[in-house]
Amino acid sequence: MLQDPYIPQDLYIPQHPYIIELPTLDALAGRSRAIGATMGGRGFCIIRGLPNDGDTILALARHFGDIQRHIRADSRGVVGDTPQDVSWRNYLPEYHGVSAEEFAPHTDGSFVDGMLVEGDKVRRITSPRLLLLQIAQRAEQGGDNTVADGGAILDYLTSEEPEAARLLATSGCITISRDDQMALAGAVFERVRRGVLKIRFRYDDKVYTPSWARDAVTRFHHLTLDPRFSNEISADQGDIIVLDNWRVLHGRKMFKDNSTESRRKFRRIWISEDDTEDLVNLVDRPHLNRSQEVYRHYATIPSPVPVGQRIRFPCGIALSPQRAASLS
Ligand SMILES: O=C(O)CCC(=O)C(=O)O
Ligand SMILES: [Fe+2]
Repeated sequence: MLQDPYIPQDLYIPQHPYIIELPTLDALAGRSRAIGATMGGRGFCIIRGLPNDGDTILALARHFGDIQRHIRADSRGVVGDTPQDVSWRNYLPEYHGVSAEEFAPHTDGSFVDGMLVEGDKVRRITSPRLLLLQIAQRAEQGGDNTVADGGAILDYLTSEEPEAARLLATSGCITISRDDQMALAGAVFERVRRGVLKIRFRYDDKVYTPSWARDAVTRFHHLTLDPRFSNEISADQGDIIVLDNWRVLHGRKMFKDNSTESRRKFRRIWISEDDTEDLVNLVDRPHLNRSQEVYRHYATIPSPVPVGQRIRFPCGIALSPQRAASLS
């Protein structure tokens, strides 16, 4: 029998496990190759067995790269414990993650696209490269996470629905506006650098699209829910899900809790994109202004872990010449 070429084998083959046991952070050195291989192969993994607290997930995150702040984060960049800023609480409907509703597969920070002058550095601030998501407390009912492989979806589209693939890779097909952030006229499949694509996507009332792209964007959403490309992952309490946010979309089922003490709780840390090109001011007078203020919440906090000791693997969707030809 012919095999369906659109089953992303890596998501399903059980002998290619995605759970990595790690009893202590000291054991990380011995497991970092396995973590890198799993991340490169499948685009996500679960790290199981570490203490369930903010300090531990932060120490682990620093081995993946520089931390990217978030408006709901504490001063260290950890979301889920005590936030540094509370202004966002006045705009709660903009923050779907803190609700108990289903969250359709998305990439994190899809709404971030700006710049920030920091001293003599002028950096692009955009969606994170990786995220670590810890299920600090499971819900009484529901709240399971899902993942969808955007690379497998792209392969399916280029082969079976090439016009949709082309539209989704066209600048302008998607605009995302959330609270004080806006990513204007981006693409679902965006070129990060030569040969690598990243995904920017969510599907809810924060998304706008020109009429020429509406069907393609809706189609992409349906494919992120299609069992050929997506999978439910059962994370235990304390598990840390690490995701390649350029390639793999994640979602969450709705959940119910009977009391506030037992409320589902997650911690999350973003790892910033590390090879955005720095900008220069055209007349050598870089300066901070109010348009950049809102990006302070999403600025980078450098990791103390030396670059040579970090866990490395290729992120995003490799753009083979074949894929490139069909997208242009
Ligand atoms: O609740 C979760 O497990 C994840 C929530 C989420 O994806 C988000 O807030 O971006
Ligand atoms: Fe998310």
